[in-house]
Amino acid sequence: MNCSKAQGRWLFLGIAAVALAMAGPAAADWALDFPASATELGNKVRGLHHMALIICVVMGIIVFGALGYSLVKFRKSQGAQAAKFSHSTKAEIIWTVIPVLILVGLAIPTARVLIEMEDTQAADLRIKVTGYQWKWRYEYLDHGISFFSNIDDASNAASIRGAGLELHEHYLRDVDKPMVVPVGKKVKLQLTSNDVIHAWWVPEFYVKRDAVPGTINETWFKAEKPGSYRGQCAELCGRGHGFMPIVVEVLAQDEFDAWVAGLTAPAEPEPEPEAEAEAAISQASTAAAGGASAR
Ligand SMILES: [Cu+2]
Repeated sequence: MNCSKAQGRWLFLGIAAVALAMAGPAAADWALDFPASATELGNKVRGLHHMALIICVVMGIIVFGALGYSLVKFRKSQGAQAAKFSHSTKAEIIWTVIPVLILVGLAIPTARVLIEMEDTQAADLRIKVTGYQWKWRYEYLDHGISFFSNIDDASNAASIRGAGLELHEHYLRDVDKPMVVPVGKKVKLQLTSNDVIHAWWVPEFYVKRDAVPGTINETWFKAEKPGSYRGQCAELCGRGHGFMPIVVEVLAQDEFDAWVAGLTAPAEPEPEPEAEAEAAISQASTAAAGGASAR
């Protein structure tokens, strides 16, 4: 049996309606636009995107509007006759100058932001970031602090098939030791890798930079408000690629100083083993003497 065209159309609409209804729960999580950035530079990048998008939309409306208008207004059934000219210097100048102006208008602010993004000078804090399969290592070059940042134990335990554990809010997005930085300070990152190419990505900072073995890549960010910011490796780097999240804790300067002091403070000196043994002997002999006198 052959479907008529109208039946086919209704079938298509029916399938589309069912698909849309099924997509309902997923659609609830949809959001338009990129997230607002936690950094001033990130918001400039976002502004650039908005500017380019608006220019594209305006151009699209003008071009497709003119196309639609021409198709309808000058259709053959209305007796339209095609123009016979083959060259127009005026038209060529117009369609060269307008795109050049648009491109220059886009290029100037873009170049400004790109130059600012690449300017890693005058940083308040320098951190070397090394990607490993599958964890990150942070070395605070000005403080002598260095540690690995692994995925948290709760995520690890819950990710085992059949574990039956409840998935916590930041499942696969939490770490044991986050990167800690002070608020409002320019943090310069020097990225490299120990094995394969990874990429350090924190969307709210608008920072994503490859960590390549044998090379140091640089980037920077300056977080404007305290909080926890999450990201992940953004370069497919092997079996554990999805298990090397990034957490950056942005703290007030005094809290950051306390964190540094806690990690760099010299450990309590351990009692020397000889002195310890002597103390034990003298304690025992005192106890024995006490016991003898009591008898
Ligand atoms: Cu990776």
